Amino acid sequence: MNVHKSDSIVGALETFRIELPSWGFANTGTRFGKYLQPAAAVTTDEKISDAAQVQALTGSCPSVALHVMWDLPRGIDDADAVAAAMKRHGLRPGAVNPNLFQDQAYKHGSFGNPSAAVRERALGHCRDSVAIAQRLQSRDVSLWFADGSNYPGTANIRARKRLFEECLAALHGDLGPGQRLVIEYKPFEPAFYHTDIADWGMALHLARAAGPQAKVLVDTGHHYLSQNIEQIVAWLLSEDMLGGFHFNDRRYADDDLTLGSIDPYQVFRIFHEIRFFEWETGTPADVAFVVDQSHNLKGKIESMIQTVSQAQALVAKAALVDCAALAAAQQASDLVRAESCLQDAFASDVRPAIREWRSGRGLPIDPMEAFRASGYLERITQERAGRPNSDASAYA
Ligand code: RM4
Ligand code: MN
Ligand code: MN
Repeated sequence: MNVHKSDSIVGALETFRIELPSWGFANTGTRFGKYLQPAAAVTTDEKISDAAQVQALTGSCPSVALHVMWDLPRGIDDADAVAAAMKRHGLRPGAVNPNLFQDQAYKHGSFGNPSAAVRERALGHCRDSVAIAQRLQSRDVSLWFADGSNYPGTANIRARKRLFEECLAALHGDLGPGQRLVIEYKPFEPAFYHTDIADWGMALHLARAAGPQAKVLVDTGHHYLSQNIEQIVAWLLSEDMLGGFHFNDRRYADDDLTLGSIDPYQVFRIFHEIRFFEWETGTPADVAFVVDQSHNLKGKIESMIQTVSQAQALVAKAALVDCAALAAAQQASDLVRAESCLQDAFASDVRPAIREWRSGRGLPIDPMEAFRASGYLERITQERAGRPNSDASAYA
């Protein structure tokens, strides 16, 4: 690989950041159950400590996304302890996720619930989350709603849309300068007839209705099969409405598998669209990359190391696309040349350049081997074994 190409890779890796989810280190699983791992984190401090291992070995994930109900069960009263734990482990608090799906009150929805009292409760929890984010000096409050219905005719779809507009606008009013709401969509599950924010168009509409500090969050697992996700990314970028991502891979639905494990070319195409936008506009895209995965069978920390390493490799490959050549080929409608710009970059072996970057940064050349040699897993397995396993972070 020539110097110019490895410079592009180093440049891309130097700026690439991907946030880890606290819940990815706990015993999460499928809706049918979870296979408990003795090393899985239970306390917030353990989750942060595990995330710190991944950061120490990969160098690309200095922040951790938090779920209020699971990580800050006493709400804002837990914020100082979380901030201190982050500091102790050399990390920063990331996106704050309110929980609008585990309280019995939300059986018929949160912001979309016909009951004003339930909507008030949901709004109150989100307002607390905005305050927590302020206290933690974290920018994003990340909203995912399980709201929807299971049977035709049972919900007033238009009325619920209006309720979402109202609640989101009210919540937006609480944001401090620099804070953001990021709004996630999902076509189905847990609701199976209609989901109130089913796709990116609905999320875009609601973000606009909420106010200027609201953007759309794209969870890669939240689309119908064969949906062109990079087109959604390109459109949101061009509208300045792409807030961030939840990365995971899937084969069928919202499988929450390791990034790039099924379709690495999909992730590459997303990274490419972002970089092509940056090249064309000369402005860095202000997009939050966050992992949202649930590893039921693989080791929690190892699968996060895999995820971050895979993300680094795909960012590196995307950095090899010759944007000028691509733009010229597109302009000339030279289809084959344009297509090869992507294919050549994707086919490049970026491993030597990544290894060089790692050793230059004082990172282990092989993060997975370094983790296995570190003894961390054995130590936590011993320390954490034999104590009651909390259900606190269980979800579908
Ligand atoms: C959803 C969505 C959210 C996550 C919940 C637990 O499918 O991806 O981001 O917080 O699961
Ligand atoms: Mn998600
Ligand atoms: Mn999901």
